[in-house]
Order: sequence, then C-alpha cells, then structure tokens
Amino acid sequence: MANKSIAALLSLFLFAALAAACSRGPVQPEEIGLFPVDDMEGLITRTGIRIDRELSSDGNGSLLVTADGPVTVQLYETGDIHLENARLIYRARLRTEDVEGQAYLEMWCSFPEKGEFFSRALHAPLSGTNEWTTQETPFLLQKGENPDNVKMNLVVTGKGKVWIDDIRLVMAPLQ
Ligand SMILES: [Ca+2]
Repeated sequence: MANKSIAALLSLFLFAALAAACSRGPVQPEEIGLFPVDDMEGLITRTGIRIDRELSSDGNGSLLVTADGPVTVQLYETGDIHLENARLIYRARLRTEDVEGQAYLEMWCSFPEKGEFFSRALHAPLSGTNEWTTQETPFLLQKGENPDNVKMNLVVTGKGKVWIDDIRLVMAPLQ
C-alpha cells in the first residue's frame, strides 16, 4: 500500500516536471526524480540490505548492501513516465568496502511491445574499498522511445559491502 502511494506520488512528480520542461521547448538538464534513501520506503529488494544511519553521503542515512555473493538489488522503479528524444541519466553516490568483483548501477527501461533494455555503469565500476563517489549510467531515448517503466538497480558481482545514497534521475539533451 505504501509502495503504491509512493509510486503514484512519484508519477505525479515526474509528470509535473516533464510537463514543465516540455512547455519550455528543448530539453534542458533537469532532475526529474530524487530518492534520498533515508529509510526503506519504496525499496523493492528487502533482503541483504539495511539503512545505515552512521555512514551516508547526504547526512541522512544510506542503504547498506551486504553481498555474500553476486546479487542484483532492485531499488526503485518509476512506473510510466513521459520522456523521449532525451538522455535519461541514473546517478547515485556509492561507497564500497572490500568488494570482490564489481559494483555498478544498472537501469532498465521498458517500452510497450518492445521489452526491456538495460544501461550499466560498466565504464566506471567500483572494486575494493572506495570513499563516497558519484556513479552514473545514461540511457539514450530516441524520438518515439518513451518508456512505460524505469527500474533502478545496484549490481554487485561478488562479495562485499556497498553503500548507496542520494539517487537521482536526470534528463538531459540527447547530445
Ligand atoms: Ca540518505
């Protein structure tokens, strides 16, 4: 129930942001979604994770993922959004401790009658131990490519601890 109302609120927020952007003509870089990860509300995966009140990038708690092996943590999804002919960027702050393998952001965009397609931050994955750093992965939405859902995940390909905080969805011009 709580998840549904959050999704509804988020959809409204996204719709308002996009409507405002559309009325101004060409797409300007703009935040269309903010997920401060201050609590568990709205998170999809519920195992192997907890809120860390001590360590955070925004000072208000972060999500700590403790991976015993390869795992894909499903964080949030947007439901239907109205955006095309733009670059959709999934951005977050990450911190790692003793990660074997890699940790990176993964975004799935689904399109009516076409299915789901991913974008992964494999150009800059994190391994080992790292202080807070920003990672992002873009999805290029051509004209007519208007997603009916966007999923935001965190992938860890081996053991280790990963903190994630201050998650954002940003739209920017295609070029
Ligand atoms: Ca936070």
